[in-house]
Amino acid sequence: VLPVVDLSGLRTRAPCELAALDAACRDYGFFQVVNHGVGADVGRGMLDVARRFFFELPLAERARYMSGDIRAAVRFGTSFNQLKDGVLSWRDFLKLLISDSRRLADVVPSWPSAPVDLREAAASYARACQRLFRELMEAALEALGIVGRRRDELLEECEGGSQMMMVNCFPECPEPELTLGMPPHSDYGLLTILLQDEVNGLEVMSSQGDGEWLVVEPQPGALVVNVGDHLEIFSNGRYRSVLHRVHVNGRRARVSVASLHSLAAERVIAPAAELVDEPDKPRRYMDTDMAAFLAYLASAEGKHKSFLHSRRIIRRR
Ligand code: AKG
Repeated sequence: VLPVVDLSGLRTRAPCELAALDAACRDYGFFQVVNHGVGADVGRGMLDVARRFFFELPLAERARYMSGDIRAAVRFGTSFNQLKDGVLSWRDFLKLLISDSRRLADVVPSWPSAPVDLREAAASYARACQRLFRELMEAALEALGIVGRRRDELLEECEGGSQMMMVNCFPECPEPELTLGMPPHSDYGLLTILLQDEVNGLEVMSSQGDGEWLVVEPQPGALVVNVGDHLEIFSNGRYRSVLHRVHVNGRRARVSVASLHSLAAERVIAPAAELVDEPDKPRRYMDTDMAAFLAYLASAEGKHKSFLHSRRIIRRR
């Protein structure tokens, strides 16, 4: 279902590949990326430690990382927010936050020490995602017409930006029709890179506006990438941050790793000046920052996509 973008074509700036990336971000908000440069062993290593973390460690060991603080650098939990959610999702997660991606090595020692190879495998995967994010952003900025010094400055900011790796485990569920692994949501960052095992579960809201959910079948070797709220805002609505959700099943557990990338947390995100031209191309979003997003998270459980909606500028005639 999802368009496929070939990173090797993007690297050489093949016009058709740049056009494919632009169309995928505009029309779907989601795509699969192949020849992405994330080694198969690095992806496998990440999924393998994740599985052992969730299924082989005693709960007491995992519970050491439980925290109600959504800003915590390391957090193990159940559902979106085990202290506040009214509806519990069928999901356990390990959240690894890297607030300055240049300083990955500084945070790794705070990550779980068991399984013994978790830190090394997760750090290798985090680094590979940083490289891929940078390459995809460079191409996306070019597709948006942001070039030269402005592009270089933004890429520099991406390199010192924030990365949040959400390691998800969706155990098999005795009554899958009664719940979801994750309710419909959009992601807050610029781009999310998703690594998943061979069990399907991801569903993406169709762009036809018919309320249909499209099942994303995992493709061996491909990663799924989606546009986040920050890129929708930055692109002044040219690119779309799309609702997605995860369904669970009664037969097999599923493991996935969503790596959310954005600029530094304190950075204000606004529509790019290049993409606003009043009155023909009016500014469509208010500025936003991480504090506004966290305030929203703390206040508005259960309201889907309201954060992005809350940043839209509604013009009345
Ligand atoms: C997330 O972690 O935000 C996701 O949407 C995960 C999606 C998936 O597991 O397919």
